[in-house]
Amino acid sequence: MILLKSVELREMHMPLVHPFETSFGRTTLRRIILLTARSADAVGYGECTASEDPLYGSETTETAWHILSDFAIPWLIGRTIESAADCAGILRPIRGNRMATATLETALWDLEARQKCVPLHRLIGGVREEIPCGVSIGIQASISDLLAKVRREVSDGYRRVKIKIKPGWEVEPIKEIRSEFPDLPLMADANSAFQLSDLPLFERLDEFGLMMIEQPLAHDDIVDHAKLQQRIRTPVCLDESISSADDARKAIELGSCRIINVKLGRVGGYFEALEINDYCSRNGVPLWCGGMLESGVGRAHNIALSTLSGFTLPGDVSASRRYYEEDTVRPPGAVTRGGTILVTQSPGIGYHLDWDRIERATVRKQEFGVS
Ligand code: OSB
Ligand code: MG
Repeated sequence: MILLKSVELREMHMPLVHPFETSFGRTTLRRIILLTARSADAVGYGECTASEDPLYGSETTETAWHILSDFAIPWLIGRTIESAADCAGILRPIRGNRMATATLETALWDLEARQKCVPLHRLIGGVREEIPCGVSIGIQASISDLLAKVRREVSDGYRRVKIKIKPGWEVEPIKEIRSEFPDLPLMADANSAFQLSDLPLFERLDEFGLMMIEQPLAHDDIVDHAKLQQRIRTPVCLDESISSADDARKAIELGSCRIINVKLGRVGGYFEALEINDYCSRNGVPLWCGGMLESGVGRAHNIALSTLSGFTLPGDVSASRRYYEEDTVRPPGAVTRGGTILVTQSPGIGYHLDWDRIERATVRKQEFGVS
Protein backbone atom coordinates (compact mmCIF):
# COMPACT_ATOMS: atom_id res chain seq x y z
CA MET A 1 0.00 0.00 0.00
CA ILE A 2 1.30 3.46 -0.88
CA LEU A 3 0.04 6.72 0.64
CA LEU A 4 1.70 9.46 -1.39
CA LYS A 5 2.51 12.18 1.20
CA SER A 6 4.71 14.61 -0.70
CA VAL A 7 6.30 15.24 -4.07
CA GLU A 8 9.21 17.47 -5.02
CA LEU A 9 9.78 18.64 -8.60
CA ARG A 10 13.05 20.17 -9.67
CA GLU A 11 14.36 21.28 -13.01
CA MET A 12 18.05 20.68 -13.62
CA HIS A 13 20.26 22.12 -16.34
CA MET A 14 22.72 19.49 -17.53
CA PRO A 15 25.22 20.34 -20.30
CA LEU A 16 26.03 17.51 -22.74
CA VAL A 17 29.68 16.56 -23.30
CA HIS A 18 29.09 16.89 -27.08
CA PRO A 19 26.09 18.37 -28.91
CA PHE A 20 23.67 15.64 -30.04
CA GLU A 21 22.21 16.16 -33.52
CA THR A 22 19.22 14.41 -35.06
CA SER A 23 17.13 15.06 -38.18
CA PHE A 24 15.00 17.49 -36.14
CA GLY A 25 17.69 19.50 -34.38
CA ARG A 26 20.66 19.81 -32.09
CA THR A 27 20.78 19.58 -28.28
CA THR A 28 23.61 21.05 -26.19
CA LEU A 29 21.93 21.55 -22.81
CA ARG A 30 19.34 19.25 -21.30
CA ARG A 31 16.56 20.69 -19.12
CA ILE A 32 15.63 17.68 -17.01
CA ILE A 33 12.84 17.35 -14.43
CA LEU A 34 13.66 15.12 -11.46
CA LEU A 35 10.69 14.03 -9.33
CA THR A 36 10.96 12.78 -5.75
CA ALA A 37 7.90 10.94 -4.37
CA ARG A 38 7.57 10.24 -0.63
CA SER A 39 5.30 8.01 1.42
CA ALA A 40 5.61 7.67 5.22
CA ASP A 41 7.96 4.72 4.78
CA ALA A 42 9.77 5.14 1.44
CA VAL A 43 10.99 7.39 -1.33
CA GLY A 44 11.14 6.99 -5.12
CA TYR A 45 12.64 8.91 -8.03
CA GLY A 46 11.51 9.55 -11.59
CA GLU A 47 13.12 11.49 -14.43
CA CYS A 48 11.13 13.24 -17.14
CA THR A 49 12.26 12.34 -20.68
CA ALA A 50 10.59 15.29 -22.45
CA SER A 51 12.96 17.35 -24.59
CA GLU A 52 13.52 21.09 -24.47
CA ASP A 53 11.65 21.70 -27.75
CA PRO A 54 8.50 20.01 -29.18
CA LEU A 55 10.41 18.42 -32.08
CA TYR A 56 10.69 14.72 -31.18
CA GLY A 57 7.17 14.65 -29.76
CA SER A 58 4.68 17.32 -28.74
CA GLU A 59 5.85 17.52 -25.10
CA THR A 60 8.56 19.76 -23.70
CA THR A 61 10.17 20.16 -20.27
CA GLU A 62 7.82 23.11 -19.72
CA THR A 63 4.59 21.31 -20.70
CA ALA A 64 5.60 18.37 -18.52
CA TRP A 65 6.13 20.68 -15.52
CA HIS A 66 2.62 22.11 -16.09
CA ILE A 67 0.91 18.73 -16.44
CA LEU A 68 2.71 17.32 -13.41
CA SER A 69 2.21 20.29 -11.10
CA ASP A 70 -1.37 21.22 -12.09
CA PHE A 71 -2.85 17.77 -12.74
CA ALA A 72 -0.93 14.53 -12.18
CA ILE A 73 0.57 15.35 -8.76
CA PRO A 74 -2.63 16.91 -7.26
CA TRP A 75 -4.63 13.88 -8.48
CA LEU A 76 -2.42 11.43 -6.60
CA ILE A 77 -1.20 13.27 -3.55
CA GLY A 78 -2.84 12.28 -0.29
CA ARG A 79 -4.27 9.20 -1.96
CA THR A 80 -3.71 5.62 -0.95
CA ILE A 81 -3.14 3.14 -3.76
CA GLU A 82 -2.65 -0.61 -3.54
CA SER A 83 0.50 -0.53 -5.66
CA ALA A 84 2.36 1.51 -8.27
CA ALA A 85 0.50 -0.46 -10.93
CA ASP A 86 -2.66 1.52 -10.00
CA CYS A 87 -1.08 4.86 -10.91
CA ALA A 88 -1.49 4.49 -14.69
CA GLY A 89 -5.26 3.94 -14.32
CA ILE A 90 -5.68 7.06 -12.16
CA LEU A 91 -3.73 9.22 -14.62
CA ARG A 92 -5.36 7.73 -17.74
CA PRO A 93 -7.98 10.53 -18.17
CA ILE A 94 -5.04 12.83 -18.99
CA ARG A 95 -4.78 12.60 -22.76
CA GLY A 96 -1.33 12.45 -24.28
CA ASN A 97 1.38 14.05 -22.11
CA ARG A 98 2.75 10.59 -21.38
CA MET A 99 6.30 11.76 -20.68
CA ALA A 100 4.88 13.99 -17.95
CA THR A 101 2.75 11.28 -16.34
CA ALA A 102 5.51 8.67 -16.68
CA THR A 103 7.74 10.84 -14.46
CA LEU A 104 5.38 10.27 -11.51
CA GLU A 105 4.46 6.71 -12.50
CA THR A 106 8.06 5.51 -12.67
CA ALA A 107 8.89 7.24 -9.35
CA LEU A 108 6.07 5.31 -7.67
CA TRP A 109 7.43 1.99 -9.00
CA ASP A 110 10.85 2.90 -7.56
CA LEU A 111 9.14 3.82 -4.27
CA GLU A 112 7.26 0.51 -4.12
CA ALA A 113 10.45 -1.45 -4.84
CA ARG A 114 12.33 0.38 -2.05
CA GLN A 115 9.38 -0.10 0.32
CA LYS A 116 9.55 -3.85 -0.37
CA CYS A 117 13.37 -3.81 -0.28
CA VAL A 118 13.68 -5.42 -3.72
CA PRO A 119 15.43 -4.21 -6.87
CA LEU A 120 13.01 -2.55 -9.29
CA HIS A 121 13.90 -5.02 -12.08
CA ARG A 122 12.66 -7.82 -9.80
CA LEU A 123 9.41 -5.99 -8.95
CA ILE A 124 8.58 -5.60 -12.67
CA GLY A 125 9.42 -9.26 -13.39
CA GLY A 126 12.74 -8.77 -15.21
CA VAL A 127 14.64 -11.89 -16.23
CA ARG A 128 18.14 -10.56 -17.03
CA GLU A 129 21.10 -9.74 -14.75
CA GLU A 130 23.16 -8.26 -17.56
CA ILE A 131 21.86 -6.22 -20.48
CA PRO A 132 23.40 -5.83 -23.95
CA CYS A 133 24.16 -2.21 -24.87
CA GLY A 134 24.16 -0.22 -28.08
CA VAL A 135 25.00 3.39 -28.88
CA SER A 136 23.20 6.11 -30.78
CA ILE A 137 25.55 8.36 -32.75
CA GLY A 138 24.25 11.78 -33.77
CA ILE A 139 24.72 13.44 -37.16
CA GLN A 140 28.37 14.51 -37.52
CA ALA A 141 30.08 17.35 -39.39
CA SER A 142 31.82 14.90 -41.75
CA ILE A 143 32.03 11.22 -42.67
CA SER A 144 35.54 11.04 -41.17
CA ASP A 145 34.22 12.39 -37.83
CA LEU A 146 31.49 9.75 -37.98
CA LEU A 147 33.95 6.94 -38.72
CA ALA A 148 36.14 8.07 -35.81
CA LYS A 149 33.11 7.87 -33.47
CA VAL A 150 32.13 4.44 -34.76
CA ARG A 151 35.69 3.11 -34.24
CA ARG A 152 35.67 4.39 -30.67
CA GLU A 153 32.31 2.79 -29.81
CA VAL A 154 33.23 -0.52 -31.45
CA SER A 155 36.52 -0.65 -29.53
CA ASP A 156 34.60 0.14 -26.32
CA GLY A 157 32.70 -3.12 -26.93
CA TYR A 158 29.20 -1.87 -27.78
CA ARG A 159 27.01 -4.59 -29.31
CA ARG A 160 25.43 -2.47 -32.02
CA VAL A 161 25.76 0.97 -33.53
CA LYS A 162 22.87 3.20 -34.52
CA ILE A 163 23.45 6.32 -36.54
CA LYS A 164 21.05 9.19 -37.01
CA ILE A 165 20.12 9.90 -40.62
CA LYS A 166 18.36 12.76 -42.44
CA PRO A 167 17.86 13.65 -46.12
CA GLY A 168 21.35 14.05 -47.61
CA TRP A 169 23.01 12.09 -44.73
CA GLU A 170 21.96 8.48 -45.32
CA VAL A 171 23.48 6.34 -48.11
CA GLU A 172 27.01 7.77 -47.97
CA PRO A 173 27.58 7.48 -44.19
CA ILE A 174 26.11 3.97 -44.12
CA LYS A 175 28.14 2.85 -47.14
CA GLU A 176 31.37 4.10 -45.53
CA ILE A 177 30.68 2.42 -42.19
CA ARG A 178 29.77 -0.82 -43.97
CA SER A 179 32.96 -0.91 -46.01
CA GLU A 180 35.09 -0.60 -42.84
CA PHE A 181 32.83 -2.78 -40.63
CA PRO A 182 31.12 -5.38 -42.86
CA ASP A 183 29.75 -7.44 -39.94
CA LEU A 184 28.89 -4.71 -37.43
CA PRO A 185 25.29 -4.84 -36.18
CA LEU A 186 24.29 -1.49 -37.64
CA MET A 187 21.02 0.43 -37.85
CA ALA A 188 19.76 3.90 -38.76
CA ASP A 189 17.23 6.22 -37.06
CA ALA A 190 15.51 8.84 -39.24
CA ASN A 191 13.28 10.44 -36.57
CA SER A 192 10.47 10.83 -39.12
CA ALA A 193 12.52 12.75 -41.71
CA PHE A 194 11.29 10.89 -44.83
CA GLN A 195 8.13 10.18 -46.81
CA LEU A 196 6.77 7.15 -48.62
CA SER A 197 7.84 8.84 -51.89
CA ASP A 198 11.46 8.29 -50.74
CA LEU A 199 11.00 4.54 -51.42
CA PRO A 200 13.92 4.44 -53.94
CA LEU A 201 16.23 5.61 -51.14
CA PHE A 202 15.02 2.87 -48.78
CA GLU A 203 15.52 0.31 -51.57
CA ARG A 204 19.15 1.44 -51.81
CA LEU A 205 19.59 1.19 -48.02
CA ASP A 206 18.24 -2.37 -48.27
CA GLU A 207 21.61 -3.42 -49.74
CA PHE A 208 23.55 -2.66 -46.55
CA GLY A 209 22.13 -5.40 -44.33
CA LEU A 210 20.94 -3.03 -41.60
CA MET A 211 19.45 -4.66 -38.49
CA MET A 212 16.53 -2.25 -38.86
CA ILE A 213 15.54 1.25 -39.89
CA GLU A 214 13.95 3.26 -37.09
CA GLN A 215 10.98 5.61 -37.60
CA PRO A 216 11.62 6.49 -41.25
CA LEU A 217 8.22 8.15 -41.83
CA ALA A 218 5.85 10.52 -39.99
CA HIS A 219 5.80 10.53 -36.18
CA ASP A 220 2.10 9.67 -36.03
CA ASP A 221 1.88 7.27 -38.96
CA ILE A 222 1.37 3.51 -39.12
CA VAL A 223 -0.31 3.25 -42.55
CA ASP A 224 2.54 4.42 -44.80
CA HIS A 225 5.01 2.50 -42.62
CA ALA A 226 3.03 -0.67 -43.44
CA LYS A 227 3.29 0.11 -47.17
CA LEU A 228 7.03 0.74 -46.82
CA GLN A 229 7.63 -2.45 -44.81
CA GLN A 230 5.93 -4.47 -47.57
CA ARG A 231 8.42 -3.16 -50.11
CA ILE A 232 11.74 -3.50 -48.23
CA ARG A 233 13.62 -6.38 -46.59
CA THR A 234 15.13 -4.28 -43.79
CA PRO A 235 12.90 -4.51 -40.71
CA VAL A 236 11.13 -1.27 -39.83
CA CYS A 237 11.32 -0.35 -36.12
CA LEU A 238 8.81 2.14 -34.74
CA ASP A 239 9.68 4.68 -32.05
CA GLU A 240 7.64 7.93 -32.22
CA SER A 241 4.50 6.20 -33.58
CA ILE A 242 4.03 3.93 -30.54
CA SER A 243 2.53 5.61 -27.45
CA SER A 244 0.67 2.63 -25.97
CA ALA A 245 0.15 -1.13 -26.05
CA ASP A 246 -2.87 -0.51 -28.26
CA ASP A 247 -0.69 1.38 -30.74
CA ALA A 248 1.74 -1.56 -30.72
CA ARG A 249 -1.08 -4.02 -31.42
CA LYS A 250 -2.42 -1.95 -34.32
CA ALA A 251 1.04 -1.46 -35.86
CA ILE A 252 1.75 -5.19 -35.64
CA GLU A 253 -1.68 -6.13 -37.05
CA LEU A 254 -1.12 -3.76 -39.99
CA GLY A 255 2.45 -4.94 -40.58
CA SER A 256 3.84 -1.43 -39.99
CA CYS A 257 6.95 -2.69 -38.20
CA ARG A 258 8.80 -5.87 -37.18
CA ILE A 259 10.56 -4.38 -34.14
CA ILE A 260 9.55 -1.83 -31.50
CA ASN A 261 11.69 0.64 -29.54
CA VAL A 262 10.11 1.13 -26.10
CA LYS A 263 10.73 4.31 -24.12
CA LEU A 264 9.23 4.55 -20.65
CA GLY A 265 8.37 8.23 -21.08
CA ARG A 266 6.82 7.90 -24.53
CA VAL A 267 4.42 5.16 -23.38
CA GLY A 268 3.56 6.67 -19.96
CA GLY A 269 5.59 4.37 -17.69
CA TYR A 270 5.98 0.78 -16.57
CA PHE A 271 2.32 -0.27 -16.65
CA GLU A 272 2.05 0.35 -20.39
CA ALA A 273 5.60 -0.89 -21.07
CA LEU A 274 4.72 -4.20 -19.36
CA GLU A 275 1.61 -4.54 -21.55
CA ILE A 276 3.74 -3.94 -24.65
CA ASN A 277 6.23 -6.53 -23.38
CA ASP A 278 3.44 -9.10 -22.96
CA TYR A 279 1.76 -8.41 -26.30
CA CYS A 280 4.98 -8.36 -28.31
CA SER A 281 6.37 -11.47 -26.61
CA ARG A 282 3.18 -13.37 -27.50
CA ASN A 283 3.44 -12.13 -31.09
CA GLY A 284 7.16 -12.69 -31.60
CA VAL A 285 8.03 -9.01 -32.04
CA PRO A 286 11.44 -8.19 -30.50
CA LEU A 287 11.80 -5.07 -28.34
CA TRP A 288 14.62 -2.85 -27.21
CA CYS A 289 14.87 0.05 -24.79
CA GLY A 290 15.28 3.47 -26.39
CA GLY A 291 16.93 6.49 -24.81
CA MET A 292 16.25 10.23 -24.54
CA LEU A 293 19.67 11.48 -23.39
CA GLU A 294 18.70 10.67 -19.80
CA SER A 295 20.79 11.50 -16.78
CA GLY A 296 21.51 8.80 -14.19
CA VAL A 297 18.00 8.35 -12.75
CA GLY A 298 16.37 7.91 -16.17
CA ARG A 299 19.24 5.67 -17.25
CA ALA A 300 18.70 3.48 -14.15
CA HIS A 301 15.00 3.11 -15.04
CA ASN A 302 16.01 2.16 -18.60
CA ILE A 303 18.28 -0.56 -17.25
CA ALA A 304 15.41 -2.00 -15.18
CA LEU A 305 13.09 -1.92 -18.22
CA SER A 306 15.73 -3.68 -20.36
CA THR A 307 15.63 -6.74 -18.07
CA LEU A 308 12.10 -7.70 -19.28
CA SER A 309 11.84 -10.91 -21.31
CA GLY A 310 10.85 -9.26 -24.58
CA PHE A 311 13.81 -6.88 -24.65
CA THR A 312 16.04 -9.21 -26.64
CA LEU A 313 17.92 -6.63 -28.75
CA PRO A 314 20.66 -4.23 -27.54
CA GLY A 315 19.10 -0.89 -26.57
CA ASP A 316 20.21 2.75 -26.58
CA VAL A 317 21.35 2.28 -22.99
CA SER A 318 25.00 3.31 -22.89
CA ALA A 319 27.56 4.68 -20.43
CA SER A 320 26.62 7.96 -18.79
CA ARG A 321 30.05 9.44 -19.65
CA ARG A 322 29.10 9.49 -23.34
CA TYR A 323 26.66 12.30 -22.44
CA TYR A 324 27.55 13.83 -19.07
CA GLU A 325 30.79 14.80 -17.43
CA GLU A 326 29.06 14.81 -14.04
CA ASP A 327 25.99 12.63 -13.64
CA THR A 328 23.15 12.74 -11.11
CA VAL A 329 23.92 9.26 -9.70
CA ARG A 330 27.00 7.67 -8.17
CA PRO A 331 28.85 5.78 -9.46
CA PRO A 332 27.82 6.86 -12.98
CA GLY A 333 26.40 4.00 -15.10
CA ALA A 334 29.28 2.19 -16.83
CA VAL A 335 29.55 -0.50 -19.48
CA THR A 336 31.67 -3.71 -19.30
CA ARG A 337 34.39 -4.53 -21.84
CA GLY A 338 31.86 -6.87 -23.40
CA GLY A 339 29.38 -4.05 -24.06
CA THR A 340 26.93 -4.91 -21.29
CA ILE A 341 25.62 -3.29 -18.11
CA LEU A 342 25.49 -5.42 -14.97
CA VAL A 343 22.13 -4.90 -13.28
CA THR A 344 22.46 -3.78 -9.64
CA GLN A 345 20.83 -5.81 -6.90
CA SER A 346 20.19 -2.87 -4.53
CA PRO A 347 16.58 -1.87 -3.74
CA GLY A 348 14.68 0.29 -6.24
CA ILE A 349 16.57 1.70 -9.20
CA GLY A 350 19.75 0.67 -7.40
CA TYR A 351 21.85 3.84 -7.75
CA HIS A 352 22.76 6.52 -5.18
CA LEU A 353 21.65 10.01 -6.11
CA ASP A 354 24.46 12.57 -5.99
CA TRP A 355 22.63 15.38 -4.14
CA ASP A 356 25.57 17.73 -4.29
CA ARG A 357 25.60 17.47 -8.09
CA ILE A 358 21.80 17.67 -8.27
CA GLU A 359 21.69 20.84 -6.13
CA ARG A 360 24.28 22.54 -8.33
CA ALA A 361 22.28 21.70 -11.47
CA THR A 362 18.90 22.76 -10.03
CA VAL A 363 17.33 25.94 -11.43
CA ARG A 364 13.83 25.66 -9.91
CA LYS A 365 12.09 23.58 -7.32
CA GLN A 366 8.50 23.11 -6.16
CA GLU A 367 7.14 21.12 -3.24
CA PHE A 368 3.73 19.51 -3.02
CA GLY A 369 2.32 18.13 0.24
CA VAL A 370 -0.89 16.87 1.76
CA SER A 371 -2.76 20.01 2.85
O1 OSB B 1 14.92 8.85 -31.51
O2 OSB B 1 15.89 7.50 -30.21
C1 OSB B 1 15.64 8.66 -30.55
C2 OSB B 1 17.70 11.11 -28.44
C3 OSB B 1 16.81 12.15 -28.31
C4 OSB B 1 15.59 12.07 -28.93
C5 OSB B 1 15.26 10.94 -29.68
C6 OSB B 1 16.13 9.88 -29.79
C7 OSB B 1 17.39 9.99 -29.18
C8 OSB B 1 18.44 8.98 -29.30
C9 OSB B 1 19.46 8.95 -28.19
O3 OSB B 1 18.58 8.25 -30.27
C10 OSB B 1 19.43 7.70 -27.42
C11 OSB B 1 20.26 7.80 -26.16
O4 OSB B 1 19.76 8.34 -25.13
O5 OSB B 1 21.38 7.33 -26.17
MG1 MG C 1 14.35 6.97 -32.33
